[in-house]
Amino acid sequence: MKRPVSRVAAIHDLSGFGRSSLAVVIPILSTMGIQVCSLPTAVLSTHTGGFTDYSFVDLTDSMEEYIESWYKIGIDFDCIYSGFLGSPRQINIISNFIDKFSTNNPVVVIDPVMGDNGKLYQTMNDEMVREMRNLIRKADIITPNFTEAAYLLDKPYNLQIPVKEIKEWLKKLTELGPKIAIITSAPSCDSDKRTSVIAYNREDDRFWKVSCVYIPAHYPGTGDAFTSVIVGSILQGDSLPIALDRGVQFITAAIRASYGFEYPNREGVLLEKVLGNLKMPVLSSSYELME
Ligand code: PXL
Repeated sequence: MKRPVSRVAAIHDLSGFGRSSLAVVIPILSTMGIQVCSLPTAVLSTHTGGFTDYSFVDLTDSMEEYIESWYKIGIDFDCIYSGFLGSPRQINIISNFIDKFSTNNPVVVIDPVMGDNGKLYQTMNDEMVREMRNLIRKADIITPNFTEAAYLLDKPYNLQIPVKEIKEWLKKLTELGPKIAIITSAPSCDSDKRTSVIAYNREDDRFWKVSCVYIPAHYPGTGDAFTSVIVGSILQGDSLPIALDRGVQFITAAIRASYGFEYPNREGVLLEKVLGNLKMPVLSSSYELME
């Protein structure tokens, strides 16, 4: 019998303060009518983007027992969605999890959370990058930001990159395994006032682009929010370009709702003010099919 609502296994950390990871994934997907089952990778007092004095509990040692208990109950998922990981060893655990829970053919979405603005996050290192290259082999969809795409492909981080080269990166990323690669925060070499999300679907050989006005403020957790909207949208039955549009529109609305207030950016976007947007139908879209 079909489930009344779709179900996602969400493999991310729980950061107590700062609006990232599970604190973003759960409200977004719940608002979109999707059940979130959390498989926490680590518990932190705050996320690591802009905070330095945080506590960090790595949950690697408890994950296998946790997964085994889900397996014994016999639950299955419509989607397996991973993000920030607490240790390189977790990659093998998640890879086994994907194999073990494959009977229902879940969509596997991997957000290779590793860094931003050309640098790795404080808890990441080269081993994590190597392991992440392995994990994405198992994905249907990956959503690296521009920095993470550069690390995955071992390319220099160059904001002047021509769009033709970004398209080559996307093709190379799908050659590593995933059917769909989506690069977020892709620079626009013809305008520093715009930023884009560019995606490639290997199965139909099409590239899609959604661009938006660049607002000069960086809020941690927006990558988690973007991929969560993509997951929700795909599970609701949207096409790839509509999912991209919904993701970009949501993040733009969240940044606009936040930017006019004076508070530290490291606290993240004011998600609470815009969650209701996710209930609204898509009235306009701006995606482009790229040549
Ligand atoms: O938003 C990505 C993210 C998730 N989890 C933790 C982080 C970050 C980015 O800084 O530090 C713990």
